[in-house]
Amino acid sequence: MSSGSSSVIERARARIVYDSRGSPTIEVEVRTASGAVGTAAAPAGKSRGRHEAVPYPDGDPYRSAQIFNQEIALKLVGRDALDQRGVDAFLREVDGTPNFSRIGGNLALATSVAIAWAAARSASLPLFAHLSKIFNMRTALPLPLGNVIGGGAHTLGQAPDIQEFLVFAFPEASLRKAVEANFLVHRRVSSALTELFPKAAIGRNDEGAWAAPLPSEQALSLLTDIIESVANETGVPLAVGLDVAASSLWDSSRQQYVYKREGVRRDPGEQIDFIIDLVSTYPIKYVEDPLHEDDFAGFREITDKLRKFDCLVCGDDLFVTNPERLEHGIKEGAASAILVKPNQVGTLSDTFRVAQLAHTHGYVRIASHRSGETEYAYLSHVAVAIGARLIKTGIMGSERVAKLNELIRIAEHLGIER
Ligand code: 2PG
Ligand code: MG
Repeated sequence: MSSGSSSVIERARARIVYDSRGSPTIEVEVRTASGAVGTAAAPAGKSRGRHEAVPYPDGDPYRSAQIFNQEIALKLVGRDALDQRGVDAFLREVDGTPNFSRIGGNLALATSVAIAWAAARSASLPLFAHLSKIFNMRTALPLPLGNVIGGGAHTLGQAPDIQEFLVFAFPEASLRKAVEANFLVHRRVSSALTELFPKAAIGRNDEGAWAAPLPSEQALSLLTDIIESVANETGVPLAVGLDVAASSLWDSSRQQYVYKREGVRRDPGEQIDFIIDLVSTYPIKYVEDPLHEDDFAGFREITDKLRKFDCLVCGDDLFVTNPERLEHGIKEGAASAILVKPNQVGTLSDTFRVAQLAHTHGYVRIASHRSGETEYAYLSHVAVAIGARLIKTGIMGSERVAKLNELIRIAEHLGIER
């Protein structure tokens, strides 16, 4: 595995930096004998799945930093950064729990990525090429899945109950045209909202999507008109996506989905009918978490029913990037796509294990940011290395655009940008 001693770790440390919400997050820095440095910070979710890795022990990033500097750093010294699987297994062993509740999944991820970066730099490879080599997956250049109207847990006030109204280009588009078309849709939505609400202040939410007092269906019809006109003007075929984030709507005691802002309740059967009705009315080709995180049977039903619309059904809180949960989903026939969020599971090795499993069973991979992000763009490299079809990165704000800019550089490196 080793290519001599230049990739051996000489020094490692953790510190606290801040994410796009101004919340403290963990950053890990690793240096190898060749002088190559890898650094990575972890993002933070707000609408988190119940089965995700625990981000920090007792919710405290400072505690994770302390654990790293006191217990982990010295034990990493002397290990080969090229041995990603070995290092990731070591992190699991030091943690000793099934969900990183002792050291924190975010610490595990920042360490795992910092080591991969250091190894890639020691080998003079871009990160995606290093990852695709060690985890043996075929690369692909994903197109952006951008959140243009936001509601749910990411948005304050009278915004829609559905968390994300997204836009994305069909695969025949080039990356640059797809990125520019998404930006144009975002701009046009702002003009439409200013016209609709001339007296209201229209703001942007955590991911740069527009926040406005719109019921879900009105948001969808507005977006449909805009993507049609942008597609005509630019020649980029576009579709709408939804992240219902249904676990945030689910009231388990009443067994109902509660659309608080719209004043509606739906039982599971009505929820399925509602989503099918939306998909048959609007050009929706992607639906994420239409049902709550433990309803595998419901996911199977909705996946079967949406097949004829050629609409992807994606599991985020359902799978939480966890190989065991995906295996269960495969057996049940639940969903046709998986959202891959590395900090939901904790290490790159686990992230690639789940991506490989998804690939083997024909599930589309969609790489995803978190609503609290950092300026790091390693997600773009992970997306390419897992052969993702789409990358969900929000839409505006430099922490979101950084991922798209990195993809443009990767495309140039791959020589596939048109
Ligand atoms: C989601 C994500 C990202 P969060 O639900 O898909 O948009 O949100 O990071 O808050 O879990
Ligand atoms: Mg989601």
